Amino acid sequence: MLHQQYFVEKEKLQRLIERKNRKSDFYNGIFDRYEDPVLTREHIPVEWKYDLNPETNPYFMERLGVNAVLNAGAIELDGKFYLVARIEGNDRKSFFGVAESETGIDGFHFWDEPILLPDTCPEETNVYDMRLTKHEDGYIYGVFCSESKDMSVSDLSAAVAAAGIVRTKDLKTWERLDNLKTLRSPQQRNVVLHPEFINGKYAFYTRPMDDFIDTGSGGGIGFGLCEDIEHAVIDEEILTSKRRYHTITEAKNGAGAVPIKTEKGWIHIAHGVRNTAAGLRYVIYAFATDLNHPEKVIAEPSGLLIGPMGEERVGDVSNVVFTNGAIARENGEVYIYYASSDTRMHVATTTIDKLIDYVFQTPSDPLRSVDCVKQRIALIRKNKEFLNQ
Ligand code: M1P
Repeated sequence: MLHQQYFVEKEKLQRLIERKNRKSDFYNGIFDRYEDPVLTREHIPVEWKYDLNPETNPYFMERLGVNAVLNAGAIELDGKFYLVARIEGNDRKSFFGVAESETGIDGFHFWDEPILLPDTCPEETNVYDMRLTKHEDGYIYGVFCSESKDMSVSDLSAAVAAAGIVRTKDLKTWERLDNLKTLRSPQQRNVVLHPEFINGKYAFYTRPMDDFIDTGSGGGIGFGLCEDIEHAVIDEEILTSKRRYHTITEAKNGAGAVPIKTEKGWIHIAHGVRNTAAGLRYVIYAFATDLNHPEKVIAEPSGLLIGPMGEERVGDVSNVVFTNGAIARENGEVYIYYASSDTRMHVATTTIDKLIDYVFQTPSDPLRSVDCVKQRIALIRKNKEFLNQ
């Protein structure tokens, strides 16, 4: 007989999935926030954690607990919203699971089983943060971080990050391709495949780094082309959005969602990192690149687009918001999925028109306090004039 707690847990999960999500009263005119996260560890199916047989689990204990659900890739297929979330077990290993929703803001529920990727990299210890690209070649590509122990040094924590690549047509059957090789960068994380061919080649946004944590000499988000997606090699990376002193990207930045094509340019929603006395602070920012040269930045508003607020500020890695998935619908709606503090997933909604206005009309960062004050005084005086008309 099933343990009675099984029914309690099932009921709790069902209530959570059926809970309606409402816009919060947060306002900035750019995007809306929502009261509830869209995906949490409480959304994990009961059968993924418990052995239901009372003979082998008499106390109905969690056998394989889940610690966090975060950093999800996002895609719309046939009008439905899908997240390929990073699920971190209590054992610290991450894996991927597909959750679907009719509305994109609530009702997300996981499919029966997590994704079992083809095991083609014996040295790979961990996988996380998949970006989903609907490519014009007809495949959906998943590019994720493939992490292995660094055997060349004695430090137990030393690791190597590479970009793993899989492809699918239905999010059910996944084919693993070779990891991306970047000849000039020893490590890669936050790699995103551009949805269109550029000069007949596959194009990747990269994040060159010398080390697993520090980007070192890596100056920002990179961009490179490759001929063969099955054995992807990039020999040259050029910089797109750069890290800058005393900005939100000073310590690191990285590509996030697959860029959104608009009439004015590709809109990128990325993350920037700065150091503080309380540790690294991760925020989300946006920039635009040229339609024909998606590596060329043509607009970059000053500062952050989404910063961690309220409960979002606390979690396993506090003071973090991070995105690797957004959905831009045909009707102009945009759903930005972001994780807070490496713990749970949220959504922010906006529109293509608002994003264009935000990216192209928000002033850029003048990089010095004195110029920032001048920028603000100019706004105040313009407003005075307008109000006195
Ligand atoms: O802990 C915050 C984020 O740290 C990493 O991002 P980055 O490579 O820019 O430092 C990633 O591991 C990400 O998963 C994590 O959310």
